[in-house]
Amino acid sequence: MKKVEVIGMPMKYGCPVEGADKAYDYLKNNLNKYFSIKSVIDTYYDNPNMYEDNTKIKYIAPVMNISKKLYKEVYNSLEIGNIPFIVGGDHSTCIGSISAALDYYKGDVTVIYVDQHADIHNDKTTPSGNIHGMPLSICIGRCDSRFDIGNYKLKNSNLKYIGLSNYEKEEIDYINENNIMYFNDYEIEGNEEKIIDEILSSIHTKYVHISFDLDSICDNDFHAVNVSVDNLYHNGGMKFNTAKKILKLLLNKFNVCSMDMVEYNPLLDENYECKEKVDELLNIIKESLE
Ligand SMILES: [Mn+2]
Repeated sequence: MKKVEVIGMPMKYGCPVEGADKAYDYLKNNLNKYFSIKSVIDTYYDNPNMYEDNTKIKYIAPVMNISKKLYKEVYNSLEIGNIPFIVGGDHSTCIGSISAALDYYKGDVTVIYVDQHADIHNDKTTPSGNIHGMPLSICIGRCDSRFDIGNYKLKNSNLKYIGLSNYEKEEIDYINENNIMYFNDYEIEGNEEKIIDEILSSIHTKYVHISFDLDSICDNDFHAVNVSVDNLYHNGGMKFNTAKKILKLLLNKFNVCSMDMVEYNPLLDENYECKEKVDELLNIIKESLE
């Protein structure tokens, strides 16, 4: 039986909101309860330059250099025969983990991306310049050479979204033009099994990486995330119970080789309500994968 091992990724350079880099520390005791800890990536960066080369994209060098450190750790964990579970950090975390899984398994990996956001802007279309809105494009290889990492790229046909609700036109156009499979947040409740089976029958790869953004859960049930989709206007996201069902099904029905959990912001978790919910999710991961 494979063993899940945690890699902490206190990453903050992909998103301007303070806090997600502290998630690993806040969750350390919970993580220790269920899993062994492999390592924590050193994300310290001496005096980083927000904008280099007149670019509008923020912190390219820190994000890419730290991602390469994570890449090595994830690759090593796969070599040993374990299941790396990466605890972010903002969602730029998955740049290193997905590219390591793709290289280790020579491209034979589907990414299931559970998120309200599409995170598929490229270096030309990003409105904010925050790299946590671009990681999938970096893994697909549709950004310029400053974002190069790994050899094997993610194929559009090997990307599946669960829980989408919030994206810009350039993103949904790319998704539609490339026939990327996605399920909106509002279609999931009550259809969990059907959706998972549909994804399962569409998969052509042997391995699956799950990238789980906690903002895929609605604000009412999980508010402590970097960028919540405003539920006053949108009422977006899955209920916590729906998200748990989805996670359980993914972990039980797919050949999961690696996984991230990202965007938890403990500074917004005043009563530790969300921390308790993360603990429930960790328990599901433990029970399903080991
Ligand atoms: Mn995300």
